Amino acid sequence: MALREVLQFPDKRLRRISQPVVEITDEIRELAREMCDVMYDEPGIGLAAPQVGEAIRLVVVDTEWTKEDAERSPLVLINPEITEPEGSVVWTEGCLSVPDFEAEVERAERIRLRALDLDGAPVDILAEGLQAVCFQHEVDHLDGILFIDHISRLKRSRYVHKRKKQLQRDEEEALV
Ligand code: K1U
Ligand code: ZN
Repeated sequence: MALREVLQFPDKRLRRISQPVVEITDEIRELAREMCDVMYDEPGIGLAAPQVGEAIRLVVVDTEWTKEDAERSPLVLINPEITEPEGSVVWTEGCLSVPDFEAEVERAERIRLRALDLDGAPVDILAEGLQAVCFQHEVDHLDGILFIDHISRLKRSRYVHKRKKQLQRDEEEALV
């Protein structure tokens, strides 16, 4: 089956507040599978359901798989919640929905993430480093927040300008 498309900035669907998952159905399990396929194909280390057009509180994360000899071992996190933020760290982030851009973002260095897995069992992770950063980035997506919302207004407006020009060029080329 064809892979789901990742929505790209400035698609308005990336700005919706996602709804909690009320029941873990086969449809949710299938969506999680498809999101993992997209994450590994892009490639990425995380993906949130709104990035594939589904406004529900579901994310997948695998921050280890790109390391040498690492196995694929995705975390599927339903209704994730972040608490107990501690410290701060500056990380250079990218986003599969924000093409051709990376920027430094300040995040909590350590967090606690609680969620449900696909069997409905509680997940409770004390995260730090890249995993903590990635959890914060993905949970932001569920609230319609993109990493560019965390950078300076100047850097963001430069990116928005560049992106708009690129989209205009793409449109013009499509007409030729
Ligand atoms: O949510 C997303 O758009 C996925 C995003 C997650 C993320 C990256 C960096 C910091 C925080 C969160 C990505 O995966 S961007 C691609 C990426 O980081 C990567 C891709 C291949 C190898 C290693 C990293
Ligand atoms: Zn992202």
